[in-house]
Amino acid sequence: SPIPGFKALDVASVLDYLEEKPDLAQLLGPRSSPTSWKAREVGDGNLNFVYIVEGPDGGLVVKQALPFLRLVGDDWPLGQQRIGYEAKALETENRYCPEHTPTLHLYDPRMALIVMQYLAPPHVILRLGLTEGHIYPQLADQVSRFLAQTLFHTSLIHLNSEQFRAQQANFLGNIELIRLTEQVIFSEPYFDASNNWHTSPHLDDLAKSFQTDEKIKAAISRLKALFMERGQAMLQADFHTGSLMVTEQTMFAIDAEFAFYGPMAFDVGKIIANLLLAYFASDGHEAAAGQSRQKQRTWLLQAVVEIWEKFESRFLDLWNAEGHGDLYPDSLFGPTAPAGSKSLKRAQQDFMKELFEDCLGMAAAVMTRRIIGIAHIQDFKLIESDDHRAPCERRALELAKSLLLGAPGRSIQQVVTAAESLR
Ligand code: ADP
Ligand code: SR1
Ligand code: MG
Ligand code: MG
Ligand code: MG
Repeated sequence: SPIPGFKALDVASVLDYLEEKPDLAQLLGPRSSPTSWKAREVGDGNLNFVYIVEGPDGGLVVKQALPFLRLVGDDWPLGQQRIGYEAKALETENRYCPEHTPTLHLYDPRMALIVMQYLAPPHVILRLGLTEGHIYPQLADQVSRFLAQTLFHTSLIHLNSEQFRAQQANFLGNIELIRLTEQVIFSEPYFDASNNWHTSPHLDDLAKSFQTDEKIKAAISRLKALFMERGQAMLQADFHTGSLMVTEQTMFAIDAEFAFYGPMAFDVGKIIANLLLAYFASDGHEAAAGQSRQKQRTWLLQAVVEIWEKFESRFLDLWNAEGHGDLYPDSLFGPTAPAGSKSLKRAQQDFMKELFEDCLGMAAAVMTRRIIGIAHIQDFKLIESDDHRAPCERRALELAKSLLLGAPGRSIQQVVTAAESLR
């Protein structure tokens, strides 16, 4: 049931709501006539309602959580506290990576809403830009910076045990969204769940193989355990191409409502998966657009490689400069400890090897859920013809299957080579 005193906003009442907040009203400028402020609802995600409000001096975004999942409606109730976790995550992300995080102006728990910086055009949701064939030359650099900054600084490599537990405790209650991910990413695609759907009959055989192969069930169970048991760092936790707003020069991560302390591999793997999905979808768009998308495909695979490589080197740089937390403590790994720098290097190599393998597993799980689970993506949905879409989806699923089964997993270059060889 809704929070007491809660009111669902609409394009009229959102204006009155903001008028009562002088600091925010000032950012919009004077409301001197009934039409000087304008609002529109632009939510295109699966969960919430998002209003862009513009006045003579500027714009604001109001995001409100209603007590249900937007994609399904009243039949899928969902706690409104999720917006509070988004507010907490935005604060943390703004602390460690302000250049890629929208400013949070207000969190109103009673109204289950946040007010944040408006990312005006030419900012566009990355997924949309990709379906239109665009290239974003800075993206890999920006994404790897956001991931390294947020994941490193919220981990025990940087924080001491007390600081870490206090931070982690802030997100322990985000149970409904954590469970939603457990359900729709790590369980449903692997059995005959009523929420699942896929392009049929084209993918019937392959979809079935995900539900009957014992090695796949073992692999997804290991990844689910990692997701559920490893509170390693604060994750954005829904880090896909629909959660990034970009221009050619800028990148902002929005939509952090799923945030919790989980395995770093989930954030890194999710964005890699989504760029690979865009890669496989591009053939379908090319057929409809009648124009080659080869340049974009080449860039997408380069971006996948660059995200991993730059994430790894940035994270290790941070570790060497600021790694004074309670994991890998200076007493064991500091420069004056016995064999200190040699031991640290070895520990870092082991850490990155494990993280890389887990990222590929998470990437596989994320690719799979978008093709045979409940929540499909525009990348494929916009390919109207089943006959054009199905081969793209099949290639992505084949790659996901091979990654879930542990191959080809030795280097990021091998992964993109495998993706290319499926075309
Ligand atoms: P949901 O949780 O429902 O997925 P999102 O936070 O992803 O909601 O927001 C839905 C849409 O609203 C985004 O895809 C984007 O188009 C728009 N949006 C969200 N935040 C902003 C912002 N700060 N500036 C501009 N547009 C935004
Ligand atoms: C019902 S699943 C909805 C999905 O949308 C969100 O953006 C998350 O990815 C979630 O899994
Ligand atoms: Mg979203
Ligand atoms: Mg900022
Ligand atoms: Mg969301």
